[in-house]
Amino acid sequence: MSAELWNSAASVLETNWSGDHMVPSRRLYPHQWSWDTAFIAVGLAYVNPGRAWRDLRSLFEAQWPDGRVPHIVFDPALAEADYFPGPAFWGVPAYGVRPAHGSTGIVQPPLHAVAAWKVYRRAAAHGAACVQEARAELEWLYPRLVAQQNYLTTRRDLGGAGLAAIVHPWESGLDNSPAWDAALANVPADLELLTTYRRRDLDVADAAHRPTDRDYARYVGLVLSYRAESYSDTDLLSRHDFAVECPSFNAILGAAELALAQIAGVIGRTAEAAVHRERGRRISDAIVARLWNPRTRTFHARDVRTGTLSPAHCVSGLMPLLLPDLPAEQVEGVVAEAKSPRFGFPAPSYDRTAGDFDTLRYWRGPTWINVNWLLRRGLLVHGRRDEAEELRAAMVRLVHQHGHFEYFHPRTGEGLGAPTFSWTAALALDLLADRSVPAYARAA
Ligand code: 2M8
Repeated sequence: MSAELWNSAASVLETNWSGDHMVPSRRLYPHQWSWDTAFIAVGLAYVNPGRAWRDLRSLFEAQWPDGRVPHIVFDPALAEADYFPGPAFWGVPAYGVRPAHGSTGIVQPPLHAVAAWKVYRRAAAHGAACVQEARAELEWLYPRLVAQQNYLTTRRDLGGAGLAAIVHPWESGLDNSPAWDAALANVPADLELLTTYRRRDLDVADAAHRPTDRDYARYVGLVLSYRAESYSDTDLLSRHDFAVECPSFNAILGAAELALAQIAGVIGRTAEAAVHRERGRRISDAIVARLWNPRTRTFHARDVRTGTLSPAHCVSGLMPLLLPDLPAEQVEGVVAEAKSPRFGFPAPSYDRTAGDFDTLRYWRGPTWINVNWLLRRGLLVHGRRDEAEELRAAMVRLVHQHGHFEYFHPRTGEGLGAPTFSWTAALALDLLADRSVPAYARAA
């Protein structure tokens, strides 16, 4: 089973390579996406580490002067009509050294340091030249990764408590999650916007899977609001309708600091390693202080504008498990939530027991491999090896039986969305190959 799965995964990554970057899927997502690049690098580390580094470089070559890494980097070879919202809609200058083709003005979870560290760790298996290349790539990436963290922990600390706020649901990577419903209720849904700006996702995907028009109109309106001041974060809370602290985004932000501590050690910046570890600890503490609900015993998204926690139980609430400094009470609570009838292995994107659990719609029920891969990593960080193995086996079975789909039906396992999806294939390679535990894991 594993040779067959391995070969099919490697061939998806071959198909989706576009010269200097990987696309998530040729049809639905024909450009380069930020956190997809991180997941993809984890898999490329096994079959083509040179491309893993090239892909990360391509993304960071489009980094903005303020440190933000855009959520999409547009391919200049494609037309505006190939994807909505495309480069003309975002109106962003082409920063950096890549040929002028622009990017979006929002971000995605900063998983790249974790990915770069994993690619580096794998390099030894490919020989000395590969290790040398990996070290040089880490040296190139390190200041850029630090600039990304600095942007998120300063300019985006809209709540003033040490966490980054997302200002658009797309920034979470969990676009249509019920975690945003309460905060989005305060965002006007101007359906007229969809006559000016036509959705293209419905031409290439099933409407029953995609966000509703009301939500999509809000997504478009939020971009227009952010774009109006050239994506400035100054006084953003006073003029923008959406600002949320997401447990998953911030858990990844914290995990990135721990990966940066490892990277700093390898490239001879040992004094900085301790600073990153301390920053990781502070983010972990802030997540507990701001996003934990002692009554539900899990983490929830916080609306920065109203100070309230979302009532929804979403897979994002399980992600703080990635942080080794998480206290035992929270670890126990989250593991219990993950194993409860609300989720189970592999975990769906939303509470199975909720009245509005939707088996098809984007991030409102279906199972995604990337968040389950993060959950497994979190279980390993906390020495929960048996549960981690159970989850790993369940993910491998799912992908082997149904294919490298973008997401899966949470009851039947049927593959949904794009059929040859890069991060599913990349993470399948890692699930087959890597049984090690993260370097900063707690002892079992
Ligand atoms: C989905 O997001 C895009 C917008 O960025 C969309 O819905 O059109 C999400 O699943 C996101 O996490 C992912 O990075 C992107 C590309 O795979 O698709």
